[in-house]
Amino acid sequence: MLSNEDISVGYTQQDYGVTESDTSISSTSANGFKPLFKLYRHMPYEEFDELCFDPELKPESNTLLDPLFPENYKQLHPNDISIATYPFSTDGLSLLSGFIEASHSQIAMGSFSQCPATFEEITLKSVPGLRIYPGALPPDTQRQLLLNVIEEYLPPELHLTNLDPTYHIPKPFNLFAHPPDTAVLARSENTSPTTFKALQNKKLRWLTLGGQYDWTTKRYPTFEPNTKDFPKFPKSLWAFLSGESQIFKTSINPEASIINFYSDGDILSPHQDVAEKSSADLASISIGCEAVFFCGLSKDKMPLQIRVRSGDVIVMGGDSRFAWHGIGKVWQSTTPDYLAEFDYTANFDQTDIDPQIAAGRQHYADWILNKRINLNIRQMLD
Ligand SMILES: O=C(O)CCC(=O)C(=O)O
Repeated sequence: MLSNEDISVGYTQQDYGVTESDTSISSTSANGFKPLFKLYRHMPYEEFDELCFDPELKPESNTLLDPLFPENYKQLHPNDISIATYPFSTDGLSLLSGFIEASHSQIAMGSFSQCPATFEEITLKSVPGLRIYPGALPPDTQRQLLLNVIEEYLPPELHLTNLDPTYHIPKPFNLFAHPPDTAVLARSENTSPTTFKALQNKKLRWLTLGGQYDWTTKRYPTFEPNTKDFPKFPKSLWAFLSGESQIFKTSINPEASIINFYSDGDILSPHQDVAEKSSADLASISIGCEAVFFCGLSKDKMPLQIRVRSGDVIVMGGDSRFAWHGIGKVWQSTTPDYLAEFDYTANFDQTDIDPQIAAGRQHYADWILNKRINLNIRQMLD
C-alpha cells in the first residue's frame, strides 16, 4: 500500500476551486494528464458530445469512453473493454427504497417502477479493478441524495467543510435557510466577510463525513470511531453502500466520505487517494452536471477519459484503488431535468421541518442546474 507521502505534490483538494486562468497542473507530476486538462478547458459541451461519438476527431481523445456508447471506445481498443449485464433484482429495489426510508426527510418515491430490468458493468483491462455503472441510481435516489447532502450531511457541527477554517459558519450549517445576502464573517481580519450566496455559488467545495480528513496534514487525525474527528457515518448512506449492493458491485464498509462540489471552471488535479489504511473499494457517485473523469495507473501516460453523468457510479477497486485520477471539466447546465426541474417544496412530507429550511427548498433545483456533486466514499480501516 502507498503512504501519505505518495500523494501528488501538485494536488490539494482546494486546487479545484481554481479559476479559468490558473488551471495549471504541477509540472513535476502527472505529465500524461496535462494535455487533457488543456484539451477540455474551453471545450463547449456540443464539441465534447461530438468527440464522445467520434474520439478520433482529436488525437488526445483516443482514450475517451462514453459509458452509454461504449462501442466508440471499443472500435479503438477492442480488447480493453468488457461489458457485463446483471439482473436488477427485487433486493436492488428494496435497497433503493431503504435508502429513502432511512433518510431524515423522505422524498416521494415515484419512479422505481421505471428501473431497468438489468444494469451494466463496464470494466477495462487497462485499469484493472475499475468498474463503471452508468445510470446506476434512478432519479428518486438522486433527488434524495441531493436533499440529504443539503439537509442531513452539511448541517452537523462535526462535518467539516473547506469553509470552516476561513469563516465563522453558523452551525448547524443550513446552506439555504438564510437570505442570500446574509453576511458570513471571516475568522481573520485579513479576509473579507462573505455571503450565503457566495458560499452557494462557488465557495463551498467539499464536506467530509465520518472520518474527518485533514487537507493540510493529508491524513485522518484519528481512527477512533465516534470521536470528534470520526463522527458517525450517516446511517442512510452507510446502509446503502455497505454489504453486497444489488445495483452496483462493491465491497466496502463506508467510514469516510468526501463530498465534492464543482461549479463553473472547477477541475480536480490528478492525485491518488492513499490516506486510508484500507485497500477496500472506493465508491464514487455523481449527481448534477456532466464531467470528464480521468483515471490511469501511471501519471505519465495518457489516462482513460470517462464521461460521467448524473446517477453514474464508479468503483475504484483492485489495482485501480490507488490509480491517478482527476476531473478535467464540468459542463454547466447539463444537469438532467428530473433534478433541475423538480419541485423540492412539494414532493414530500414537510410537517415537521423547520420553516426556514422548508423555504430554502425552492432554491435546490436552480442550484443543482449548475453544480456537480460527487460523493466519494471510502473505508479507512481494514
Ligand atoms: O469528482 C470526482 O468524480 C472525483 C473526486 C475525487 O477524485 C476525490 O475526491 O478524490
